[in-house]
Amino acid sequence: MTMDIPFIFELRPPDFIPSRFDNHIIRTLGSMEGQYLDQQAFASLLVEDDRVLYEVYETQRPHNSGELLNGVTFLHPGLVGDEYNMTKGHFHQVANTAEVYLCLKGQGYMVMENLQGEWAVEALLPGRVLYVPPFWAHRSVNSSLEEDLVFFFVYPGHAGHDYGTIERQGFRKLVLHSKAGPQIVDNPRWQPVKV
Ligand code: S6P
Ligand code: ZN
Repeated sequence: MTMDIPFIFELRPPDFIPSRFDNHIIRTLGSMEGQYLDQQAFASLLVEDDRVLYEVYETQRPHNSGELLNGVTFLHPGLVGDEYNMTKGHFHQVANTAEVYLCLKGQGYMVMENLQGEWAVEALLPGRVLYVPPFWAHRSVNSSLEEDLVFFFVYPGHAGHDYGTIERQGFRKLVLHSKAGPQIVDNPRWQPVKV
C-alpha cells in the first residue's frame, strides 16, 4: 500500500495553497513576545487583536535523516511599529542541517546569522531560490504592506527547531519600513547568548 505517500501535490498561482497538506500551523502576534523592537507598539496591537501573522502548510513525514520535510509558508503583510511582519526565526536543533526556500509570491527578505558573528540579509522575490547553510539561523520578513510573502521550503527530516536561542538573543539585523523603502539596520537589543 502506497496510498498515503505524498508523491505529488500541486502548488499553483494565484493563491499557492497546496492541494494536499497534513498540518496547518497558525502563528499569531502573541507568539512573538520580545521579538519586535517597538515593544510598546507590540503590546498595544496585542491588546487590540492577537492577529494572525503567518500560516504554514506542512507535509508530514517521519522526522528522520533520510526524509525531507517540506511545505509552504504564507507570511501576511503588516507592521509592528516600523518593523515588518516576520516569522519567529530559528536555528535548527541539529545545527548542521541546511534548508532551501523557493519564493513563490510577494516581496521580502531572509535575515540570517550564525554564532560566529556572520550575517546576511537576502531579498526574497518570486522565482528566487535561497539556500540557508548549516548552522545559520533564519527568519523571513514580509516587506510588502499589501500582499502575502509566500515560499516553499524543504529541509532534512531530523533537523528539528531551536527557537530558544533567537528568543533570548534576537537577530543582529532588523528590517524596518521607511518612506524610502525597507532599511536594514542593527538591532540595538541584540545580545549574544552566554554559553
Ligand atoms: C522550517 C522552515 C519554515 C519555517 C516557517 C515558519 O525549518 O524554516 O518552514 O518553519 O517559515 O517560521 P518559524 O521560524 O516560525 O518556524
Ligand atoms: Zn528552518
